[in-house]
Amino acid sequence: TLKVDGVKVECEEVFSLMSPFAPDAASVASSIKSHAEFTPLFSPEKFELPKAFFATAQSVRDALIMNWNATYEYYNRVNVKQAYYLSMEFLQGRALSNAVGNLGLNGAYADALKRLGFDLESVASQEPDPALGNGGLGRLASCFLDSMATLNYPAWGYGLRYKYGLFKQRITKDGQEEAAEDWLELSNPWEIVRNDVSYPIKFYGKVVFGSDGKKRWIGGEDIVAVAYDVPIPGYKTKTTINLRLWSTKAPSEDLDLSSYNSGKHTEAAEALFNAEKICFVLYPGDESLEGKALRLKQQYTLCSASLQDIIARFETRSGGNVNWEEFPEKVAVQMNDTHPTLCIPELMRILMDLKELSWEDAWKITQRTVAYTNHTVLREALEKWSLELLEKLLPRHVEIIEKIDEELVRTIVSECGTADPDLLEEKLKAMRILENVELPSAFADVILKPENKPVIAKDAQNGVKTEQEEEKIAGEEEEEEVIPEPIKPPKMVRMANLAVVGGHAVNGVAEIHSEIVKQDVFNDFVQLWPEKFQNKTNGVTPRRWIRFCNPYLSDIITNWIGTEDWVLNTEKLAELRKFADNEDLQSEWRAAKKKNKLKVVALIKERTWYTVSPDAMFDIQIKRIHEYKRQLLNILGIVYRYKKMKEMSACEREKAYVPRVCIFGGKAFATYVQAKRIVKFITDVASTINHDPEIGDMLKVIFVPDYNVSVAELLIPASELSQHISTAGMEASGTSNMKFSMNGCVLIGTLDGANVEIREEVGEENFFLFGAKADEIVNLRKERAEGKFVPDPTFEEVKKFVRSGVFGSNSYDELIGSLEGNEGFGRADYFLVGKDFPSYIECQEKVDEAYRDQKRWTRMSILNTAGSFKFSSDRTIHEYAKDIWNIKQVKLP
Ligand code: B1N
Repeated sequence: TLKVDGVKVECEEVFSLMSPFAPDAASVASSIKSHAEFTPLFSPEKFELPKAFFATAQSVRDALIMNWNATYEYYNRVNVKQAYYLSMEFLQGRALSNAVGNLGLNGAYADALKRLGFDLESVASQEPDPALGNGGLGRLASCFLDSMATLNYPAWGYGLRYKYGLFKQRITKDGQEEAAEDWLELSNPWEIVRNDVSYPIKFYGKVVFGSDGKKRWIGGEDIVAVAYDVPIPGYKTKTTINLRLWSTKAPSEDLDLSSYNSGKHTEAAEALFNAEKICFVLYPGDESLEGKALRLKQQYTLCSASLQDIIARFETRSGGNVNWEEFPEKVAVQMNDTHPTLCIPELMRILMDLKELSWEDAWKITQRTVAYTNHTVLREALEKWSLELLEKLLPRHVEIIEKIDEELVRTIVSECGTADPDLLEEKLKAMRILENVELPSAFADVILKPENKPVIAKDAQNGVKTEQEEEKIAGEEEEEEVIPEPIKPPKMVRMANLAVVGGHAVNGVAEIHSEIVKQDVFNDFVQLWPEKFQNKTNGVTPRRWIRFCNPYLSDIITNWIGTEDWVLNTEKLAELRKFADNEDLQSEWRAAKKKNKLKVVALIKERTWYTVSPDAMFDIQIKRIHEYKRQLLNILGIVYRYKKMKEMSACEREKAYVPRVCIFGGKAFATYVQAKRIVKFITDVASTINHDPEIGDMLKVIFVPDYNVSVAELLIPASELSQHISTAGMEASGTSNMKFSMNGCVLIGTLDGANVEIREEVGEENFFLFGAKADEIVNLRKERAEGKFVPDPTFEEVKKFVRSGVFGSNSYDELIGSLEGNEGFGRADYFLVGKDFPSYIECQEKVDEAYRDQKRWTRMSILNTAGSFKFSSDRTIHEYAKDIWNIKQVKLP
């Protein structure tokens, strides 16, 4: 007799619980039953679906924990170099089917549940979808974990355990409404709280000199970060890695017991609440910046707790014989965008203040350890923090950042020289970490400060001013009389610059994006350190994004290729090319698509009450709602199509167009007004078109509410055309484009992000390309600003149609106005919807023509799957491991 979960059970039962590899249905069923009985989360008398889900998840978790332990123990024993992926977001999606699939236990679990009166799919659909991320950046982090585990790389993820995930989206007659996403309501069966793994985190306070003359950061607010471990199983391997999520709480002594006892409950518990609220909600910003102290506390918590943990592990594994120089040989830290950049000053602080290393040694170690991935070139999305706020919250870190900035200035001055003060000033302005901050005093002599520069222009240095210059000076003098004090621009810390300076590698996430990073965003740094800059084109896990979400297609692929190896070696997908015209494959291929479409027909019915035809083309755009992603271009294209259809007879309509179901999904940041207007507009258009009896199945518009990973897993396999239509140069990579292509969906898109590479791989005849190119954008915007842009009549026509009130009383002034004029509602069609509209419409006509020929279309579809092999995150992870992390695959014995 042994104890399991604190309960005595017979050995035979323990064995069945503990040997989940190749267990039969009977032992799985008994493990599920035992969890249902012994895990008292639900009332004992009933055994219904929610309880079945929890018991099943816990039985799978047993297997995961066993493998997790074995993996941890082995890495410890061989003291391998480990990579740590630090991310403020992990968009994990549901775990049950994925874990069962990766363990190869689908059959056993399906049979076991059948014996207990359930089916695996319904049980799995009970799981809440943990949305600890906003979109692509978070989902990428989760795909990376799957690949790291699958490929046996010693690597972990570190993140935060937000109590509430990304908000739930409801669609009402007023557009989007947000509600809290309480994903932990029924508790999370996958996580293991590690009360034995916790670290102190400090905020505020001050810096003092200790008796040894060294800097000490003291006082302030102390909280505790506690680890929650989520086991991440690899596919067909025992390797099970860890996603360690931090939650925050106050140290227990912070409960003011005497206040509490005297009845001041709220005051007494204030410290507890302050600590816990740090991990309450996921920051809902995607590519926008909101200077919230809480967000900064979140970022620092992630960095500090993770580094303390990594360092503790390094020390333990060094066995009392710590050689800090070896740290970068045992540890690689990848910063997922700039959000974890505080890792740089935090590692410096720990090494110098606590481990007593010199600045020089600490700096070398830090630089060799960390690396930075950039995910956006939108200037407004490059993170900056107010120096004042940072100084208050993290005074010691600001000292370190100032010193890093000073060293950087020294490097820039020595590289650039002082002969050309304008050039030097320009370089300093672009590259310094501190913005709007005076130069360190050491440089006062060598560098002319702006206020010391002569007022007169260079070409007028003979002392004679031009007429315009006289006027300008006079104007300035006059103005000075009315404007008393110029407002000083706020002092800021540029996190991207800090990340570039403090790390040994900087990478973009698609070829075109990495080029823009090099040529534009960080060009000055490239000239200084060209060897730092790399490209790592994103990828997605073929396990979740084809094998498990699209079993129909997966079976067909396996049958035709003759092996299931393609799930691990996606290059094998290319073998489908030779069957692209085979009629048997083609008809099987179409049948699989149809089955997936039927599932979506049911989903649409359930969520929107609209009935759509599975015989129409499914045309999908799912992603965060953002102006640069141009959902507005898509919906205006639909409006144009609708207008044309209305002008035709039924017969003409059917000749000119193929029936389509146009599906949208995505969330708009709660305070992003324009994005919310777009949602509202799409739903208004949908309700007009969908109720138009003349149009019927020829055109339907659906907005699927509350888009998340699970919805994507249903929509992507059912999609035939998918839209990736951002203004060229603005989407860093995109990753759903890869998922669609893998699932045999043809893309319509611009030459942006990973679209460029997808088109190269699948062949240009299998990709619908339109729109301006990235290198034309600057000029096109200039042309607009100068009033030289002449909009195409089709664009004028569609705007007029919208304004005529067809879609309700609203005339959408702000929305349509943003596409007009040179000033308009602020941005004068900054995203060039008007410019690309005619080529988009023309391209969509070509789509109809291609779809009419189902043989041609199916061939295009097969060639998309066949050509998608490069976009497995396995390929991406191999590249990171080799080029940035320098880690090796370690297979468990
Ligand atoms: O990262 C994805 C890319 O595929 C997308 O093109 C890119 O837009 C996305 C601030 C972001 N870039 N920046 C963010 C997310 C949250 C936040 O608070 C910025 N997300 C992306 C993966 O490379």
